[in-house]
Amino acid sequence: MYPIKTTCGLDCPDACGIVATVNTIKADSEHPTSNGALCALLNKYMVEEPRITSAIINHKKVTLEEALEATKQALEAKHKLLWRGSGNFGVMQEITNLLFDKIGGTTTKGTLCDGAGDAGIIEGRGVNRILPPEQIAKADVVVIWGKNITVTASHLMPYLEGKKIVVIDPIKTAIAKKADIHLQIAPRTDFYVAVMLSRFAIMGDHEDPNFLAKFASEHNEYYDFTREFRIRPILDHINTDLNEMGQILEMMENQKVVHLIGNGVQKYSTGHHTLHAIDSLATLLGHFGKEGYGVGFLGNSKLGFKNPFAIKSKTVQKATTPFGDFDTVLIQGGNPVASMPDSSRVITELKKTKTIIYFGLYENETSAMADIVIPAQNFFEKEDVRLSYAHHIVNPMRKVHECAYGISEYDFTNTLLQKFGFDALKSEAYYLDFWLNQCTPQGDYYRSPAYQAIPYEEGFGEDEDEKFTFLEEFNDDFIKTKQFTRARKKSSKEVIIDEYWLITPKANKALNTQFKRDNRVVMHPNLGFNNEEVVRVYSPWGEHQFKVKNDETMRQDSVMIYANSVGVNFLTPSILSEEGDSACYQEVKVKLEKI
Ligand SMILES: Nc1nc2c(c(=O)[nH]1)N[C@H]1C(S)=C(S)[C@@H](COP(=O)(O)OP(=O)(O)OC[C@H]3O[C@@H](n4cnc5c(=O)[nH]c(N)nc54)[C@H](O)[C@@H]3O)O[C@H]1N2
Ligand SMILES: Nc1nc2c(c(=O)[nH]1)N[C@H]1C(S)=C(S)[C@@H](COP(=O)(O)OP(=O)(O)OC[C@H]3O[C@@H](n4cnc5c(=O)[nH]c(N)nc54)[C@H](O)[C@@H]3O)O[C@H]1N2
Ligand code: SF4
Ligand SMILES: [Mo]
Repeated sequence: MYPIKTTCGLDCPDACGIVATVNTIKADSEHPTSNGALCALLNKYMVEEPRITSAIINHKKVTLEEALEATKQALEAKHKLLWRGSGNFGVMQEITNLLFDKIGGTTTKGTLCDGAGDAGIIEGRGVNRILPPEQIAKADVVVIWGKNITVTASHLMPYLEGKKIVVIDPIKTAIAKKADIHLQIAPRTDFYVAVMLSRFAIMGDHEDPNFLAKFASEHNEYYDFTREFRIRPILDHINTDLNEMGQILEMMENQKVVHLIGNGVQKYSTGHHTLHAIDSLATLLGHFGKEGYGVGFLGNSKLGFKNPFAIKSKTVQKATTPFGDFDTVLIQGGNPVASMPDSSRVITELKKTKTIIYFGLYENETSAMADIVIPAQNFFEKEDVRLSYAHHIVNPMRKVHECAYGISEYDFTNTLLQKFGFDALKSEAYYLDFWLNQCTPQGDYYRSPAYQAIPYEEGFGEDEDEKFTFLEEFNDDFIKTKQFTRARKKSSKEVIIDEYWLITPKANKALNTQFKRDNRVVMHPNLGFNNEEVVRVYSPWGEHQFKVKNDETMRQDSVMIYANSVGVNFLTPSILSEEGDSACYQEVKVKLEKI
């Protein structure tokens, strides 16, 4: 039976192919995008992390059957919520929707992840298509906006070989160190970077008239829009100058250009405006619909698929879930107590619910609050199908070995449906095939029905018969707040300020809150703290203590705490993005205090 080909199920764009035996794994060298190597996280996956090996009720071990019976009773309550995280990216995670559909439960809408950016893309392009990695390979210049590519999408690195690289990021990331140009901008200013580059592009006749005539007729109105912004104060606000802007435009001139955009640019209330502005710049320069060009963000992996798990339930917002409105909350594949913004609010809300059920692999902040714990199976222990949000390869996730204690999402759903007296599910194979049959077979792999070698080649919109819609208005309430204005004035004079942007990127040795957890706050030494010193970091939302790590490459208006750090989300706001129903982790400034 061995070796077995399967796919990594972690929430990571690469979706690497794996060749597994009962106790070894290696990269599938035939997988089109894995480049023959897995990452360090996966290499340790099978051995390092202690699992939840027993069902638990009120902190006492019980049999799985007892826990499932208790789950059934708790789900008989009037108000019940399903809150699903992204611990496993397999499509079968969503099968629990079918249970909540039948029992009249509530699910969530929106996201903790990329919703604001996605909304901005839809505003301009009508549909968010994935940029196939082979177009990156054909580009001359790659502009990387707020994407920590060596850490969060390392399998894209070979596609960047030999390219000119521009990095736009407030942090000097590994890729920024290698870049031809690193624009170390003030956080939350990408919108202005894109608008200023657009304006200078038009002033310097860099735009692509043929492309505009065909795909984007309203570019003159867009030029007028860019002229509403005053150049000098905006360049100061970004912390750049005419020279740097000119260098970027010059590097892009007459070259094939791909823009790769990460979550970093859009963890703000106005994240949709930012993606729309970057897309507007790319359209102006003719960077869509041609070989070696394109704009890649986190794509919609399910685009083009019929989803057998789509239901029409009542929903509440995911990023600001009012847990307290429910008698029973089932948390599956997530760690909301640590991963959602505003941890104090989350904890207070969860304490109001009668029964918390945690269905997962590991003990964490959320399992500690649970009344019932159901051990899950990991992705080597069950069958699934893996889509990606960065390429179009679809791959079966195959069972590599048995798990003596956990239960799959399919069996969980099926058992509960029957306990409630509903019909059993169709076979597991039926659902797996439902997904795979919509794909085109490609050797050992499959390809998503949404695949287009060159996205937007025919036009924009779902039916590819529309023009690009340029950005035409911009509102930003946050910019008007006192806190923001004060910081802006002082930072432009390079004076040390006492409020700092909180940047929370993904960590190397963790996948969100799975695996290694951090406890550091990284800052410029001029902020006046010593290495290893413990400081109180606080914001209007809460506080937590972290260990100082000084780093000369940090901006002096920002501190960085990795997203896997214990306590980081006590500092972040429970607000929703203006568009896209998304969390806004970085719409906050923090203060620091010696203890
Ligand atoms: N190793 C590892 N890989 C992962 C994950 C993980 O936890 N660990 N998580 C996965 C998940 S769920 C996701 S969504 C992806 C996300 O992966 P990415 O899209 O790379 O997202 P982040 O790491 O959150 O942030 C990316 C970059 O944005 C920068 N940034 C912060 N603020 C700004 C800003 O205002 N402007 C600009 N231009 N840049 C800014 C940060 O410094 C950082 O370098 O990664 C996936 N891959
Ligand atoms: N400050 C800050 N916070 C952030 C972010 C940020 O940039 N900054 N990023 C946000 C982003 S982009 C994301 S996507 C979210 C992620 O947040 P969550 O979706 O909450 O993900 P994790 O915290 O990784 O928790 C995943 C849990 O899933 C469980 N699990 C894993 N595999 C399975 C399985 O097969 N079945 C079941 N039932 N359970 C399983 C594991 O027990 C694990 O603890 O975090 C967000 N939080
Ligand atoms: S976590 Fe990402 S990079 Fe690592 S093996 Fe899985 S898909 Fe590949
Ligand atoms: Mo994410």
